[in-house]
Formats: sequence, structure tokens, C-alpha cells
Amino acid sequence: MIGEQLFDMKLYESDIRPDWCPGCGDFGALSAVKGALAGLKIEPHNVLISSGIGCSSNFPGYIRTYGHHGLHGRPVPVAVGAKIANPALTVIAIAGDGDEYGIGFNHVVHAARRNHDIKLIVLNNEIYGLTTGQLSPTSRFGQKTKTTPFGSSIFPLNPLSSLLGIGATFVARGFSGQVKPLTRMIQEAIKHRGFALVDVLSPCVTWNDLYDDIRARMYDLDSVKHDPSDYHSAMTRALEQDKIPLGIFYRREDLPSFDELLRETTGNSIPVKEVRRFNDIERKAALSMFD
Ligand SMILES: Cc1ncc(C[n+]2csc(CCOP(=O)(O)OP(=O)(O)O)c2C)c(N)n1
Ligand code: SF4
Ligand SMILES: [Mg+2]
Repeated sequence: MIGEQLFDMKLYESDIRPDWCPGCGDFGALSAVKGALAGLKIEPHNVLISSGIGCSSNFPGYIRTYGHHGLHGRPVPVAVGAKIANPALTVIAIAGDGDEYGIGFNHVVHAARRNHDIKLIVLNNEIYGLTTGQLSPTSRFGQKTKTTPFGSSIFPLNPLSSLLGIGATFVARGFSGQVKPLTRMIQEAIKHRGFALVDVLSPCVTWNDLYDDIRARMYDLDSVKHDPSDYHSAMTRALEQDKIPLGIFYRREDLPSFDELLRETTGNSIPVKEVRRFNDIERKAALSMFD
């Protein structure tokens, strides 16, 4: 057990220093996640952070919790499996817009639809950062990138309206330049019963510096007295183009999570000790697939 007084951000300090570019938005998101866990007094060994590939997906290395730095687009299925195997864990998938809204989007859709009790934090810089500036699913119409030198002719994916459309029970958008509100938002997502998306506008200062643009157009949903239980209002706000609303767009707590239903139907979840390790024959068979 950890003493109450020790729950501060230092508890989650990793030995590894982030190698993100100075000024990268992901630093703000890292502080917010640490602050959220400390505020909720969740011990590091009770947290799993599952990531994919990209600058943002280096996240698990920079925080002292359990972590899984996996394949591009696959943070969500790993998170879903871990949560089913060990319901006591707080499971958070963290990755970039390319990872989660591109190659991994099918997993996001189905995890949200089933209301798996995992939290998805997307560090959305509207670009492929790690691979040096190619078009991502959230890049803007007309945007010049390495793969669209004459400007993109594709309209961007709107993650918030998409997730609202398929029935996600918690949808929020934060800004890594505003760590305190983002911290509170992540805490609400963690406390939520079921799947939660927190889309974090997290500028890439090297390939797509959107700090000024975001600051000029953002506003707080609380300032317009938005009611997060109002689905139609949430969708209207999510579809806004000129301004950038920040906050919790939508939340409903009356639906059971997949994990609760699983426990109801099976009598219990799979006890951790019954999750078998591969034996030698199974391991050989699995490895032979790569021969
Ligand atoms: C299966 C697969 N396809 C493509 C890549 C190459 N790749 C590595 S990172 C990346 C995009 C990263 O963009 P994003 O997810 O937005 O993360 P960011 O670097 O912007 O944080 C791509 C396409 C890969 N590693 N694996
Ligand atoms: S390339 Fe962009 S996303 Fe990657 S660390 Fe640098 S600023 Fe951040
Ligand atoms: Mg990106």
C-alpha cells in the first residue's frame, strides 16, 4: 500500500526521459495523465498503458506504470484483452491520430460499440509525426504535407462525431496546452463506466505546429453551459468547424460496460491465475508461423 501523501506526479516518474522534440504537445498530455492518476490515487502497479507506434506511442516508456508498446494501430485490442483478464486494472490506450484514427480505427469503433471499460487517449497532432510529416486521417483539407505537396484533397475524419455516431458513452476533447482541464477530463474518463475517448489536440511543433490556430479558435464547453447528457447538442458541437470546443461533449452512465455484462454472464471474470502461459509445444507452434 502506498501512503496517501505519496500520491503525486513523482510516483509515476519513469527513469527514461522523453525524447520528444522540445515543445511537443505530448509533454502536456504526459503531465495530465500522471496528474490524473495521482489525483485518483491509483497505484502504478494497478495501471496498464497500451500504445502503438508513433512519437505519442512512446508514452509507456515515460511513465512508471505497466506498459505495452505494441504494433501500429493495435493499442485497443491489447487493452481490451488485458481488461478482460484483469478487471482490477485501470487500462488506458494511448496513441496518435495515425495509429488510432487510421490503421487502428476498426478496433476503436468496435471497442466503443461494445462499451469495453478501457480509456482511449489519442494524441492528435493531425499528422504522422514519427515518420516525418505525412498526411494523417485528421489532417485538414488543403494541408500541404510530405505526401500531399499540392495540398490534401481529402476531408478529415471527425473523431468526435464518428464516435458519437457509433454509440460511444463518453466523448471528450482536450488540449495539451491546457494541462489542468485536461487532467480533470482524464480523471472523468477514468471514472467513467465503460469506453471513453479523450481526443487531445497535441501539436507537433516540428511538422504541424497548430498551437496558435488552436488557441485562436478554442472555447470551453462549460462556458456555453453545454449539457453532456444531451446527445443532439453533443453532436452539434462536435460538428462545429470554425471554433474548437473543448470539454466533455457526451457522457452516459446508465449502460453497463462489456466487462460488467461479462461478469454477469460468466458468474465472474477469468481469474488471473487461470490465464495460462504458453507451454513449450504451443510456443514452438506460434513461433513457427514466423519461419
Ligand atoms: C503496420 C505499420 N505501418 C506503418 C508503420 C510506419 N509508421 C510508424 S509511426 C507511423 C505514423 C505515426 O503517426 P501517429 O500515429 O499520428 O503518431 P505521431 O508520431 O504523430 O505521434 C507510421 C505510419 C508502422 N510502424 N507499422
Ligand atoms: S516530431 Fe512532432 S510529434 Fe514527434 S516528438 Fe517531435 S514535435 Fe512531437
Ligand atoms: Mg500524429
